[in-house]
Amino acid sequence: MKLYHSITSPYVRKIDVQIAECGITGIERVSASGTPVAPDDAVIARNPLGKIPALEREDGPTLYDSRVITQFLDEMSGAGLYSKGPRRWDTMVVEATADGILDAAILIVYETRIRPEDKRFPAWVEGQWAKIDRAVEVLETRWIDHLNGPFDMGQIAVGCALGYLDFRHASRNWRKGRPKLTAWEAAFAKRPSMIATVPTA
Ligand SMILES: N[C@@H](CCC(=O)N[C@@H](CS)C(=O)NCC(=O)O)C(=O)O
Repeated sequence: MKLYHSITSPYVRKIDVQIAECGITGIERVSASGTPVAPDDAVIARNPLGKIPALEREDGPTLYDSRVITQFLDEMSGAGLYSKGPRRWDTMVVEATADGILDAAILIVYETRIRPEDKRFPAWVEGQWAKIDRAVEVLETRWIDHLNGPFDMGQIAVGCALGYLDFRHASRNWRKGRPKLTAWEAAFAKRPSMIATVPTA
């Protein structure tokens, strides 16, 4: 299988961490990039949305959207990162919360990097940050016990989302007023899978 990949993509990082944690083999990485205004042709040929990660398979259609890929790899490896019973839905909502943080964080990056300066809309950027702020607050107040519980895909997604906030939005300081999440992230970031996948500019 071929994983269309970039070291700076936090969605790709989730897959990289999962691969490392679960000892998954047989996936070749293909370097890819692209933005909505400058898409990557190789990615578009496999994912009409032009987004990575995309996982090309020999025996079926290319998989895309990181959550489809993580569930596929979880089933393939039998790792059980989505739990069984009611905790499964908690895992999935924690993962969706983390991915929502990423969706907003990336839109802010695109707005400030790609959109011409005279067309930028600060209130829209602040609206995206408000989504992130609320989601991080809910991780601190509602989901901290889950994060401190059995290792799962929700935790991987949150670790990658907070890592991306540090990478692209450090000046916003998500840690302020979030001592529990700060402590959780500091411990989680020490996992070898996280250290091996830290994004670099
Ligand atoms: N929902 C998608 C989001 C993936 C995504 O937005 N990837 C970014 C890179 S970090 C991308 O490929 N952007 C290109 C574009 O939006 O055209 C997922 O979970 O895989």
